[in-house]
Amino acid sequence: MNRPDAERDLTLLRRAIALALNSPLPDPNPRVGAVLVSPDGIVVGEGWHHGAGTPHAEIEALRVAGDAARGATAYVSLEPCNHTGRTGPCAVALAEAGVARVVFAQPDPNPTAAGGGDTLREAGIEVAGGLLATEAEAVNRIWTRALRLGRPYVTWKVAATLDGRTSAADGSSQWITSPDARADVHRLRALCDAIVVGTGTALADDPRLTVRDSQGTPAPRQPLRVVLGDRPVPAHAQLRSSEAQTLFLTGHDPAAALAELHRAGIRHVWLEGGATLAAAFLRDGLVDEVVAYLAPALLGAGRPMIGDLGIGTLADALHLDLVDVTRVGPDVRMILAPAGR
Ligand code: AOF
Ligand code: ZN
Repeated sequence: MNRPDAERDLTLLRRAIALALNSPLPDPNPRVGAVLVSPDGIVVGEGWHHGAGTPHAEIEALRVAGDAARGATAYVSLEPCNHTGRTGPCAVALAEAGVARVVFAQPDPNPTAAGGGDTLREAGIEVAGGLLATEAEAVNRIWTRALRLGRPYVTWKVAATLDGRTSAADGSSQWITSPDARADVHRLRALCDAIVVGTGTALADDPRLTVRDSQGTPAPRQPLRVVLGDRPVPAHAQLRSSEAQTLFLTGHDPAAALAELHRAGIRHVWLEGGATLAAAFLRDGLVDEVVAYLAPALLGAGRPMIGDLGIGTLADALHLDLVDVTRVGPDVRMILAPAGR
């Protein structure tokens, strides 16, 4: 019989969490790994999720195990799903394969998919959940935050001079930060699902908002470009190029726009500007992380990096916790999070 052994459980669950790291990032779905172990302690199947629309990790491991899944213990980094989405419920697949015991790490924060643990128990399967949950969550940090918030996780990126200017008095704004900082932006942009700008920025800067390498070659996967606002964006705007998809959302406030993006499977939004749009997100408490590049230069005049936050006195200042400070070429990158989150 499968006699539970606490140490062995942790070792195999750690293996499932390690397998989850093979899953693609970014993706609307979480990264998940699964290991099936026979009653005599032999690994009979392993698998991980290969991205939205493909079989879940448990199904991959069951396929490898075949008949050997009967009586086995399944170790999964996330609670087996309970729903039919792009694929069927893994809780049912595990039960039908004759798995005797399921050990999972993170309980599923996705309300539409949660409940697999209970379904398995009802099928008479022994279930242990929540072991190494913190380790498993770290593999899907942003996805987990987004599902808990019920909206995409929002990173506001800004590049400014030491005095917080994003353009000079004459409007010139290319380039405030160094090529190293810009390469760093492309690396981080590539990890998000959508890049959001306001129509003001779209008109003023005519940005491409694509992910490119140092030679300027676009990456094979491009985040969705999202333009928020009511001002018309001309047909020749670079944002309308075919190199990436673009969604125009008119008449949406930040929360409504995020709700629409969440429904579309967007879990991580990279908010690029401008100052007015960023202020609207901040005022509404919809910024989860700030990535600020500061160039060692002063302008003394020019566009400020953030618009009016409705703050009239120092006591009301919006405080941020400093998460990381890194020198990037001649510039400084600060990662911050609104205090108390
Ligand atoms: C995954 N991979 O290995 C597991 C997931 O749209 P679907 O049908 O692919 O369902 C996605 C949800 O299923 C996901 O949000 C998560 O809650 C659950 N489990 N998802 O993509 C997996 N086990
Ligand atoms: Zn599943």
